[in-house]
Amino acid sequence: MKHILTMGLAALLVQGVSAQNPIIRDQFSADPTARVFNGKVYLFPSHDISPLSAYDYPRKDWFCMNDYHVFSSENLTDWTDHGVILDQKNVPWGNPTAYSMWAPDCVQGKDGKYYFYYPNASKQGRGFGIGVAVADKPEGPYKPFEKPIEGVNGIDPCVLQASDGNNYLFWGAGNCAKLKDNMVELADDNPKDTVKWGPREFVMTGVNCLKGLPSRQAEGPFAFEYNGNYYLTYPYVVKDREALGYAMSKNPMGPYEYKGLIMEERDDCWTNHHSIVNFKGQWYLFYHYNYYSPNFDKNRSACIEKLEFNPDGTIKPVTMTLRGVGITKATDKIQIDRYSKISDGVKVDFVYANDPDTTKRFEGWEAIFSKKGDWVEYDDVDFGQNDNLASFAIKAKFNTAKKTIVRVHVDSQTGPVVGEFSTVKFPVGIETSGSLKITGTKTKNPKGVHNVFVELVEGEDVAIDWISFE
Ligand code: FUB
Repeated sequence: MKHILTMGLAALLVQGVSAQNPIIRDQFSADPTARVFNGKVYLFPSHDISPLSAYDYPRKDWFCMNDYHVFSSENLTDWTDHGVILDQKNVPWGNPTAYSMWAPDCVQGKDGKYYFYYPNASKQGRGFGIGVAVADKPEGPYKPFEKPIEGVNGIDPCVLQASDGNNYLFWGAGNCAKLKDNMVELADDNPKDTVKWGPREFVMTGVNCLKGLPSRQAEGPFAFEYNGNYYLTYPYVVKDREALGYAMSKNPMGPYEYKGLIMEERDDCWTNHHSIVNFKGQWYLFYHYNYYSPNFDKNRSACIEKLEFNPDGTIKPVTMTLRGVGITKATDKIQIDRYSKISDGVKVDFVYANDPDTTKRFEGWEAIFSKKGDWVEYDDVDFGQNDNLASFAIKAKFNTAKKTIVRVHVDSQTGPVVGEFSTVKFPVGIETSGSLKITGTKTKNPKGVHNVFVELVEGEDVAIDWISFE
């Protein structure tokens, strides 16, 4: 195979986005595959857009995805968008109006180049193929190969780079075949397997590693190796929607033994799609949920949680949170609506909850404290090592004209007070600041990383967008 296009698709735009879940906050970002290259995490999600925004796409209630961005982060908190790396119009073999740029992956080959794997509908209109684009750097620019990988039909590629020196391509409902070292062709010594697709049976190159395991409507396989075990993790429908299950083996191509669920089905969002990565000694689960699109679950957003193993190598179940992972600087906007814990009276809603323009949801949420005593806990705030924090800022809407006191403690609900906003008379919907209060030694700020507790001490119906220390 050879490259036929040299594309300058890597966008010049480099843009910072925020922390917590969801991690990408200015666009949808589904099917998040995370990889560590050169000490940074690179995120290769697919890019949901609203089907209503694509004038030439007839399926107004379906996945609509026309390009891919890549993001990177050094701390899982600050993400840089490197822009579009591939557009459906630039895939030589793809249908340029299919809007089917589904879940991708990217790995580094033995030649040091980065190979980006992506599903797409073919020009012939006969299902999905899996294409490859290559780059010298993870952020691109990527050059797509002329043809999809021969012998592979389906979606959701994932490449396992095994310690036996081989690269194994997984795709679809748990199919797996060894790749040649050129990363774009299946190896000649792959086994053949018989696969059922509805009533049809056909012979495929490779094996179906989920044959015989719980795997109803399985897709999105993600395989990795840890401590002498191979893990095949995958979304499948247990009851009504996709949960994340997994199986283990001593061999990349199996047989795999089913071990249980990593994440249960959620209340909304029919799909889940994930990846698992070790970054600086900690394992993380990347997955998606439709936080910005509660009424249409095909507009999804990438999220992260920590992932832990049991001593026998099995994986501990993961619960999704709004807080996610990563440390938030005290001087950043601390979005307490992405809480670690809340009391019963606190509700979270979009800042522009009643605006008919749904793109305003990317402005985020606020935490609405309904009554005195309501509180929110937000974990892992870094106050630094200096004593130079002098004031406390809060962006809030006050929906009644009552005297209001908002107090911020560190470490526990009764721990040292580090900020207080207090007012008797105020306009509704202000953005304002109070003074920093330190208990104990008045001259010192808290140092290092602390959990923060925000409490409504006086007042009612206060919607807090964020707090910050300056
Ligand atoms: O994003 C489109 C499809 O939905 C993916 O390819 C599947 O894994 C599911 O997340």
